[in-house]
This record gives sequence, C-alpha cells and structure tokens, in this order.
Amino acid sequence: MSARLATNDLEAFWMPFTANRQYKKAPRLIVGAERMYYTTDDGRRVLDGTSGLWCVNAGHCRPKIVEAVRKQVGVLDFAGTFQMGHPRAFECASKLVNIAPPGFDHVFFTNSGSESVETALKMALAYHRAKGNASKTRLIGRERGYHGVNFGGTSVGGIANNRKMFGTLLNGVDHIRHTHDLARNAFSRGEPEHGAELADDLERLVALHDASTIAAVIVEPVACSTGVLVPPKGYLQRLAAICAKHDILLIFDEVITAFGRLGTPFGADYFGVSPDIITTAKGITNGTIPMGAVFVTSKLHDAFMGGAEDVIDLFHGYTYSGHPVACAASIATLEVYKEEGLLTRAAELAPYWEDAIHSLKGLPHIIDIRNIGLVGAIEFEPLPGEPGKRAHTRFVEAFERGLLVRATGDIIALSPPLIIEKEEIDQLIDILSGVLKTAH
Ligand code: PXG
Ligand code: PLP
Repeated sequence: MSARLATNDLEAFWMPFTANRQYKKAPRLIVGAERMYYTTDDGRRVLDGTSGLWCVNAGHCRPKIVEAVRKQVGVLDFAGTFQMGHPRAFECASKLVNIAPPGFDHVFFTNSGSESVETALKMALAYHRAKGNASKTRLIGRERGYHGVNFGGTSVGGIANNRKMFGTLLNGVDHIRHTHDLARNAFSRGEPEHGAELADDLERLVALHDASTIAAVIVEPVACSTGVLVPPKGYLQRLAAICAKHDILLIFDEVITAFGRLGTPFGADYFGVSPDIITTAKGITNGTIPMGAVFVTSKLHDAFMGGAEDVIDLFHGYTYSGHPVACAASIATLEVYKEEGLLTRAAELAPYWEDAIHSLKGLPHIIDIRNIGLVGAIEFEPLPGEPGKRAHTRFVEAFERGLLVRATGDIIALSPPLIIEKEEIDQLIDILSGVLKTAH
C-alpha cells in the first residue's frame, strides 16, 4: 500500500491534456485572478494572454458575475429542466437568442463545448430522420478540426493525437481537407488570400458517398485549438453554398469564436455565413461556471414539433442543462458584455493587435504569424525529431516572465480578454519578444 498522500500532493489529480510527470516536477500554480492578470502561488502577477482557456472574455472575477452567482446559489441551487423548469433558464435562453445571428431563435443547454458538439451532431441526425431522410447519417468533419473529446467530437475531429488511442470511433465519418497552406499564405494579415477552392473538397466526398447519405458538416469558422487556422477569403461562403445545394446541415463550432472573439457577437456574423446549428460554451459564462449552448434555427427546431404534443420531441439532455447557477452567470456575463461593448470591441482593437503581433516577424525560428479579431498565432520551425518542444519551451519561459500563452504543437496561440488595453498589448508583445529572442 502506498503512503497516504499529503493534502497538497500533486499525484491524485490526473490532469487533462498534460504531461503529468513533467508538470508535477515543476508545477505552475495559479491562486487568484483579477481582470487581465493571474496571481501565482509565489505571488507573481501573470498577464493572461489566453483568456484562461479561451473563455474569460470579459476578464477575471468581474464583480457583477461573481455577485450573480453568489446570489443565485443561495436562492435556487438546483432545479432540473426535464418536464420542469425555472425562470432563469428561460430568461437566459431569450437573452442569448437576442444576441445570436438572425434566425437562431432556439437554444439547447449543455455544460461544455464537447457536450454542445455531441448535441449538435445528434440533432443533425434526428433532423433528417424527422424530415423523412433517414439515409442521411454521415457526419463530415475537417482535418485539424477540434470538436472536444467525447466520442462524436473525437470522430469528426481531425487531430491525430486526439484520435489514435481510441479505436475506430464512430463509423460513417469522413473529413475534408484543412486550409492551412504556409507555402501560399505565410504571414497573412487576417483572412489569407489563397484556398477558397479547398471548400470544393466537400464535393469530392459527396461524389464518393452521395449526398443522400450525408447529414452534416461541422467546422470551426476559425480553427483555434489546432493553432489558429484562419479560413481563406471566400472559403466558408463556398462551403455553405455546397451544403445548401446538397441539403447537408452546416454546423459552426463556435465554442471559441462566439461571444466577441472576432469582433462580432458570433463568427457567423463576421463571415456573413448562416449555418444551421451553432455550438457554443466557454465565453457564455465568461468561464465562471461550466455551461454550453447549441443555437438552432426555427427550420431545424420546428422539424421536431410536428408530432403529438404529449410526446417528448428530442430524447436528449443533461442533468445540468440550464443549471440555475450557470444561467445566472450567463445572464450577468451578457450584461457585462453589453455594458462594455465587448462583443464588438475586438473589431476596434484588431488593427492594433495585428500590427503588434506581426512586429515579431524576423525573430528566430518563426515561420508564420497569423491573426484575426483578438486571436493570434506564431508558428515555429519544429526542432528536428522533437515536435512541439520549441513552443512548449517558450510557453514555460513566458510564464516565468509574467505572461500566459498557449502552446499547441509548434504554435503559440494568443487570445487575451476582450477588455485588454493597448498598453497591455504592448506589454504582452514586449514580454513575448524577449522570450522569442532568447529561447532556443
Ligand atoms: N469545440 C471547439 C471549437 C473548441 O475549441 C471544444 C469544442 C470543447 O469544449 P470543452 O468545453 O468540452 O473543452 C473546444 C474547446 C486550447 C484549448 O488550448 C481549446 C479548447 C479547450 C481546451 C484548450 O486550444 N477548446
Ligand atoms: N450515468 C448515470 C448512471 C446517470 O444516472 C446519468 C444521469 O442521470 C448520467 C450518466 C448522465 O449524467 P449527466 O446528465 O450529468 O450528463
């Protein structure tokens, strides 16, 4: 028998997406947060260059959200939403629908991005069946896509490390090509010029499988997790047109791009493309309480409302769908976004952000810099035989110097809270350039 663990032993917590043994030898611990900064256990302030994990869009510990949570948990801690209800869930859904792109009139609540994705995929299958097209069952994802870690999301996802250990996953899934093309688009500012024709890869899969077997295509408007792959100009519009032509539902996975990240409320607004389903999470509560939501059009929702009134219309839901405390957090978050104009603030800052991040060009080993809204990425030439090492080293070094960035593969991704000021952008770039100049 092993000795009992000390209270603060790091062993018990098997950390997600972490090199556990390496981390536990040199842990990085955060004990507090306020607005743009984290505080570490050794009392240092660290500028949050990643909005936590792309979720704290209004900055940390905003009093209005904290108070709303405190108050709600003392009034109604929990009530289910299966054949029952509580006012906060209806209020929250109505407020969310008000900021959603036109036509998205209904919201289904989940607790995370992964659950939003599973929900959307199941809705797509059930929609076609409800419409009498039961043969439309294939789900199409995209190479390098990230759609969370549950079985459906892993199956449509396109990152080998996230897939290879988990068997055959869902069958009847295929993938279109990713849009990352450094040969033609390196150091693009905003949407790259080349690659709209990659959307035609969907026609290849239609030719192979036939449209009568395809239910839906799921893509991130900007593939953030995999290293910020900004879609080429015209690509998403073309993809939407091909989906419409073949009665294939288009799902935008906006777990990161919703709630102002690109400078518009949703990514669909930014690109002027109307998908059929939008998945969200993260920024919906400013990261304060876990929550997700799937937005659907009336066209989709109403397809489920044709049966007898006393029969459940969708056999799907989570214990915590529309949790009162999450709803209270979300309502307060939406108020903060509105009061401070945060759903469009990234548009004002984007030109400054773009110049700032591209000023790093020329520092050692950088093979690309890209940006859109308040998102940025720096890609490094991998060290031979040691993929991911360059970005990880720089992430650790940046944290030591007071800046949190996110490393994914040989890419550093940046997505600061939407409340960032220009001086803080300067500070972020200053720390980062110091790291990039000296790290090897
Ligand atoms: N879809 C997309 C597009 C995402 O970005 C998920 C689904 C899954 O959400 P949950 O809440 O189940 O994690 C995500 C999540 C990173 C990083 O550093 C990105 C995510 C999560 C954690 C880290 O890039 N994206
Ligand atoms: N597993 C068991 C045994 C359950 O009873 C439930 C819910 O009742 C679940 C899983 C699903 O949990 P959740 O609704 O929180 O996703």
